[in-house]
Amino acid sequence: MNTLVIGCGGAGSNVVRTIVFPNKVLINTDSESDIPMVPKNVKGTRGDIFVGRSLAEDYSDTIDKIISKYDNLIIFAGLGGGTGTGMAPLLAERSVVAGLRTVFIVSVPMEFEGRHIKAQEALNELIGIADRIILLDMNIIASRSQSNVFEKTIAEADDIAREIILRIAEIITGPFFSIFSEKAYTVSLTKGNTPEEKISYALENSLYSADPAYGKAVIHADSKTYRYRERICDVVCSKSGIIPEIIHSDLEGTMVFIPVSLRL
Ligand SMILES: Nc1nc2c(ncn2[C@@H]2O[C@H](COP(=O)(O)OP(=O)(O)OP(=O)(O)O)[C@@H](O)[C@H]2O)c(=O)[nH]1
Ligand SMILES: [Mg+2]
Repeated sequence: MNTLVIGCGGAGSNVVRTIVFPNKVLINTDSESDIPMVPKNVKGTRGDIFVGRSLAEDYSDTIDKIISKYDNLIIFAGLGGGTGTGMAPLLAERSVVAGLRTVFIVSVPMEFEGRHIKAQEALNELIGIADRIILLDMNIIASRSQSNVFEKTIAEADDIAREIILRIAEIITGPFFSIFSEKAYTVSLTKGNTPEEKISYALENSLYSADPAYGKAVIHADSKTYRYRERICDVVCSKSGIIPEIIHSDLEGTMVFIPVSLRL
C-alpha cells in the first residue's frame, strides 16, 4: 500500500516541500509546481477560485496519471486562496474515482483575511467527496500561538500540518477506515506532565471547533504514552463519555484526533 502526499497551492507547497517523505508532489500555480501549469513569471491566481478550478480540470489527465500509481493519497491545502481552494474538490474527485484512500488536511483562514466564506463553500464541497477530512482553524492556531506575528502563526500551522501528514501516512496503510470511523476530524496537541494530563489537555484544546461527543477520538501515541493506555482510556471515558482508539506510533509525541460534527 503506497502513499502519495500532495501539497496544493502556496500553503500546501510550503508544507510539503520540506516534509521528509518518499513520494510527494507539489501542485501550484507558480514555477515551483511539479505540474507546470502557468508561465514562469506567474505567481498564483490572486485568490481566483475559478482559475484554480479550471486549471485542475485542464490538467486532470496529468493528475490521473500521477495518482494512478498509488493506493493512498494525503493532500494538504490552505483554504482561502484561489489555487488550493479551487483545485481541492477536483483533486478529491479524481482520487476517489481512481479508488485511492483519500484524506484531505485543510486549514480555514483567519477572519481578518476576509476569505472564510469562500473557504467554507469549498470545504462543504470537499466534505461530500473526500473519504476523510482533517480540519484546522487558523484562528485557533493563532489564538494559541505565543506570538501574534502572522508569519509565526503560519510557521506553526506548517509544523502542525506536517505532523498530521506523517501521522496519517503511518496509519493509512492499515485498517484506516475502522480506526477513523467518522468523516471529519480535527487534531489536538498534548501538553502536561503525565500522560493523563496530556490527554485531558488535548480533549479540551482542539484546533477546530469540534463536538467531542460525536464519534470516537483517535489517540496516536508514542511508546511512553501508549504504556498508560488503560488509564488514558479511563480519563477519556470519564471526561467525554467516549471510548477512544489508542494507536501505537513510532513517531515521537502524541497527537489526539477528535471527531468534528459535520453540522458546519
Ligand atoms: N500553513 C500555511 N498556511 C498558509 C500559508 N500561506 C497562506 N496560508 C493560509 O492558507 C490560505 C491560502 O493561501 P495560499 O495557499 O497561499 O493560497 P493559494 O492556494 O496558493 O491561492 P492563490 O495564491 O490565490 O492562487 C491563506 O488564506 C492562509 O490562511 C503557508 O505558507 N502555510
Ligand atoms: Mg498561491
